[in-house]
Amino acid sequence: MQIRNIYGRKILNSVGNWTIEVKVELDDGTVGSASVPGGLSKGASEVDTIEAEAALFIIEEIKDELIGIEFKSTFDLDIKLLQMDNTENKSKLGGNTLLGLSVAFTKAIAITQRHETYEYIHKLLNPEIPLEVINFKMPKYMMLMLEGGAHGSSDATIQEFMAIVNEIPRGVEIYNSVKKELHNLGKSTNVGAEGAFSPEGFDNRMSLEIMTKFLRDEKIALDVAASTIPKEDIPNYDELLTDFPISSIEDPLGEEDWANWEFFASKHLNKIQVVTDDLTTTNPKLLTEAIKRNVGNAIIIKPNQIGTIYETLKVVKMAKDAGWKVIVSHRGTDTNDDFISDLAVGIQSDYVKFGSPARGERVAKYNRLLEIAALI
Ligand code: 2PG
Ligand code: MG
Repeated sequence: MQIRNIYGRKILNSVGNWTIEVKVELDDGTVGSASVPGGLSKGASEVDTIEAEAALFIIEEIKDELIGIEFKSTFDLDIKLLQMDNTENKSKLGGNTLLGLSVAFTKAIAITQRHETYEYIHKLLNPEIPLEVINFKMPKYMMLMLEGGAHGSSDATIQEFMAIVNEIPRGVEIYNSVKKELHNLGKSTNVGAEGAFSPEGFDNRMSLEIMTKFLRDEKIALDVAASTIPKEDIPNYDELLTDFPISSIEDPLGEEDWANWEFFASKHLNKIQVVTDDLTTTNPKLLTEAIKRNVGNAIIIKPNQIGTIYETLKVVKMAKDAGWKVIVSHRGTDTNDDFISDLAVGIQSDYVKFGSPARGERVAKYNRLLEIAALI
């Protein structure tokens, strides 16, 4: 398949900053479109993001090297892009530029091959398992109820308080119960960056208490995003694990603090899910290190941390081979693109972390999951 043309434009993301939308047109006229998210609490080892205007300029500059060349799959395009960039941090072309091209091409080629995007992703990851024999399953949902840290305005130092549910409607029910309870308490139900409640004066324990009230047998997942808070604000995990039904903790420690990660994991890995995000940034080298040092048993997958679908799927495969759970995640500053819903089903991820069932950019992803659930 050859690319006939590439178009880029500047669009707004969910916090009023500029990002890019990329359209790739194939030589049969099919068009795939992608818009690129960004992070609020970014890992230090994420690839470089180039400012939107400059990224569009780069697309104009490089498109002649991509048009008219035969790319059999997304991997072919991505390998070409990686060769053209040829830097460790994607500093020449920008991780955001590469991801826009990679995802737009992926969507276009899926249409050309008469597949849903998640089916095409399955083919990329598992070429040896034909689509006819695969029984796609929906992931579980880490649905966001309250937010703090860099994402919210409450006193909570933990960034995300999530309920783990098997079905979207159950998560919505818990979310609306928390909202009603806050309203009855005379607290604000305004939402933070990812659609969750963040009432003034609420600390970590109060946030956990209010959501625990509405859980049945469901468990809680936390994202502490510890790299973004002072060391003294890192909670006492022994206390929280004793007092609340927490089964998963993401980034419990800072991204530089490998020795303490090893200690934390040796203590908790057999009881809870220890999730790496800022520590591994969807990066094959960092995941290799994390597996070797046995610091976790689950990884957050965010394509824009690394820049191409080729590398994203490489990390997914490594994680699965090591027996780690896989969690596909949105970003703090996101767009209405629902690609990660297809990614999650295509790779058969264990969980998705797409924020609250509120705010258009989060809802777009849940709505695509509902659509996929009806298709599989
Ligand atoms: C995270 C993400 C998504 P950000 O830390 O996991 O919730 O936030 O995109 O701000 O890094
Ligand atoms: Mg995180």
